Order: sequence, then C-alpha cells, then structure tokens
Amino acid sequence: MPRKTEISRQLQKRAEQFIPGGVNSPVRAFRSVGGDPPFIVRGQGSHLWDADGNELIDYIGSWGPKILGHAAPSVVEAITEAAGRGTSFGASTPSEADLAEIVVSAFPHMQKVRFVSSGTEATMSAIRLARAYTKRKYIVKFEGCYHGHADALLVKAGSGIATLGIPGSAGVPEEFTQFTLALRFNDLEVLEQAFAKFKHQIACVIVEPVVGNMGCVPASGGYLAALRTLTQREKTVLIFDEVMTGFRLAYGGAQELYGINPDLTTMGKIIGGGLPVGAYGGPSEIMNLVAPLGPMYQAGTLSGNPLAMAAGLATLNYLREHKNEIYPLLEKLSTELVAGVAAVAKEAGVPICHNRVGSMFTWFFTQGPVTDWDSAAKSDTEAFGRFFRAMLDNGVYLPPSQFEAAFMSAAHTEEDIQKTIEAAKQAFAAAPA
Ligand code: HOZ
Repeated sequence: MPRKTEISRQLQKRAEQFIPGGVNSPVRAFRSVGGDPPFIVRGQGSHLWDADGNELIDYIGSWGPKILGHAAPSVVEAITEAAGRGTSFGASTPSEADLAEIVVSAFPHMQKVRFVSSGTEATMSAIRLARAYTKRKYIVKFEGCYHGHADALLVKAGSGIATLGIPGSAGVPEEFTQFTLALRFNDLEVLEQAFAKFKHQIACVIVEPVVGNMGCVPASGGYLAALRTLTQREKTVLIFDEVMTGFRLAYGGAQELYGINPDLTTMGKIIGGGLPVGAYGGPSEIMNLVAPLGPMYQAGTLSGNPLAMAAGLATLNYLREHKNEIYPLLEKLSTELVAGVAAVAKEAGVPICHNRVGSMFTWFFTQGPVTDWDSAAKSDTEAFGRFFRAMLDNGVYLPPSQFEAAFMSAAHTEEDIQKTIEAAKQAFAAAPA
C-alpha cells in the first residue's frame, strides 16, 4: 500500500521556494528514483518517522554516521551536556585532544590528526598536504570514487555526480582539474602506466579502500596491497579516504580489516557521531607541515566544535568498549539481510547481484559482478527506482540512488531484517524487473 505523503509533499514544495531543489544535498531530492522524499521528524534506533507519520526501517543511517542508531542515549547525553556549556568558542577546548587521542590510537600509521567540519574539507586538505610534502602537482583518483565536492576532485566522481548521470560539475574550469588523473578502480595496469607517464610528478593516490560512492564496491584481492607497494616505490603519498569506512568496517577501519597502512587517512561521519566533523591524519613527519607548525595552510571557525567533539567522543568510546560485540553483530545482520534479499530476488527471477563488506552493501540491478564504475553503470537504474519506491511504500528506507551504499547499524534487530526481506519479496512481486 502506498505510504501517506501529503505532508512531506507540502514541505518539499515549501522548501523548493527557498532552497535549490528543496534540498541541501542533491541525492535527497529523489530525482533518480522518483517519488516523494519523506521529511524526517524523528529517529530512534534503527527507525525513522516522517512528517506523515510513516515509520521506516532506516538503512541510510545519515549516510554512515549512525552506526549506533538514531538518538543513542550516550551520544544525546554528551551533546546536551556540552551544549549547556556553550556551543562554540573559536578557541581550543579540552575535548579536541581527547578525540584526537582516541582517533590516533585506532590507526597505527597516525601520530597526529587535524579536525575539520566535513569529509570534503578533510580530503581537500589531505591532498593539499600531500602536494606540500612531495612538492608534486598531479593527483590520482579512481572513477566512481567520491571524495567530496572540491573542484579538483569532481572528475568522474561517484555519489551525486553518478546519480545525476553527469560527468562533473559546471563552474570547475578545466585548468583546475588538469592535474587530476581519474583512473579505473581495481586496475593496476592503468596505475603503472600513469606512474610511467608522469614520473616523479604524482603527489598522491587517493582511494576509498572499499568504495561506497558508486554503490558498495570492494577492492579486489591484493589491489590495496599493490597500491601500497607501488606508491612506496614512487614516493607518492597514499591517502585512504575512510570517511565512510573508518570505525565502520572495523574499529580501525578498512586499513585494519586489510592490514595496510596508508600515509594519510581522511575521516568523517562516525567520528562526529552524527554532527559535522571531518579529519585528516598521518605521521608527524607529514602532519607537521600543517600550519601553524608548517607552511600548509588550513583553518576553520567551527573546526573542533565542542558539540561535535562530544558526539564523536561518546560514539568512539562506546564503539571501543563494545567492539567485540558490535562488529560481529553488524557482520551477522548484514550477511543475513543481503543474502535474504538476494534469495527473494532470485525466486522472483529478478537479475541482481550484491556487494557487501561488513555493514556496507548494495544490491545492483545488473547481473554483475560489479568491480568498477563501468560495471556499476550497467545497472538498470529504472528497475532500481521501482524497487526503491516499493520498499519505501513497505516501510524500508534505502539510499535513493543505485550508486550509494546502504548501511546497517548496531540498533537494527532480527525483526528489522525479517521485515525488510519480506518487504523486498513484496517489492519484487509488485515491481518485477
Ligand atoms: N552523496 C552523499 C553521500 N555519499 C549524500 C549526502 C546527503 O545527502 O546527506
């Protein structure tokens, strides 16, 4: 049965009067999937409630941060307590070093970390730092990877760029991307060719070690280790963009899961516990180039904001204390859900494939396998849109794009999983491929 949408529709119309597309981030407008975006009024655990009173099982989790679920008591308490003491001072507060210490201790390669306000700022700054450190100009990114919306990174980017089916963004002069090399993900040969062609000119390779922004696409066996070997050989800085994967795939992120130490790591999402935080960190030898110690400039009025630090600390402390239960639980629930939906798709004769690493996953509406942007782009986005809308009508809120990963939280329950599989069964019956 279609959900009620009247109030959300009115709210969308109102928002469109004052905000481009009615949204503050493009994918939220549902342009690629159709239907009415629900306006969320409350979240608790794994569930959301919208303005029309619909209750939804949430697999977006604010696009990653809500690993403990919505309104986790320890996080709410920490934010409330911090707010009572003042929300921003533009001066250092003790909680910044507290959060820095816990972040640094999670990543063996890291000695220092700098907090910013978003993942975009983190990656933009890490690249500036890599260029300052190597005194080189070129950067390598991979097709379908998304590292925020800085000019030089909007080249064959995933996420909203892929969702909208556009090559990049207007307003970025080609001179600004002339030093960006966008290569095929999971392909070592093209990387070797780039290193040969731009000998001693590549400052860094930036990669999502498990891509979340063309849907979930893992690095194939040995790829990350080879990236490490090649970048070391070429004296190029290897940046793991762990904005999505940090503290999610394992407490120490993808680098812990795969046992590989990058030179720099960018983070966001979970480290802010749902408040706006980004960070970049690495060894002192590189991080000491950041102002005021060194010549690489980067700053921000709300950087290290006390509310965001409090939310991040509460989240990471909880994860650290409960990691032996949380990560196995996320693995179990995610395995069950992904396989359950794949099974009902098979029964219904709908050709989908799936990728999953820990609590990040995507059902691609293509036979697959999906290993890079070209194979992800073969997905039938119309069929995905029908599935997405049917799931929403059945009370399940998936990312509104074929090219965004879904996320499980530790607040999801066995009942949520069974309801979601049942919803998928009905969705495939109602909207066959
Ligand atoms: N494209 C973002 C995630 N990869 C979506 C952010 C949002 O809409 O909140």
